[in-house]
Amino acid sequence: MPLVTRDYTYVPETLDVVPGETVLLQVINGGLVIHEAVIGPDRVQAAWEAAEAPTASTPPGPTAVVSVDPSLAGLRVVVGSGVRRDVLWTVPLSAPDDPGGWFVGCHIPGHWALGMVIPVRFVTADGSPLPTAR
Ligand SMILES: [Cu+2]
Repeated sequence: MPLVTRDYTYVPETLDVVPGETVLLQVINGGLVIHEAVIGPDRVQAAWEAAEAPTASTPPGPTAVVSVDPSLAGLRVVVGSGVRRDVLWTVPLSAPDDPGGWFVGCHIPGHWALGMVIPVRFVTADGSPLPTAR
């Protein structure tokens, strides 16, 4: 399943996934700057936003190594401009139970503030929306 990052959004506008299913996520950076796809609920997005904020003032060069508590890591795929990274990911069965829903977000400093976030939509195998906790 392709997920394209742009400056500063994602294509498609929602990521439809089936809980429990293992998907081959193809993250393609069609933008001019580095981006990432962090997939998880609010607490995961907040953890990466906080972890990456201090890297805003680092000089150009390799991306600074950042980390968060493993329980808040979610799935994070960092892709340089023009790069494609393929990741096998099993969507947690419990994901639709998270109040507030799940998102795909970019926490390269400034990108979240520019609106680089889309919702994850949980669906059945035939594409019907699943009930969520929200
Ligand atoms: Cu970005």
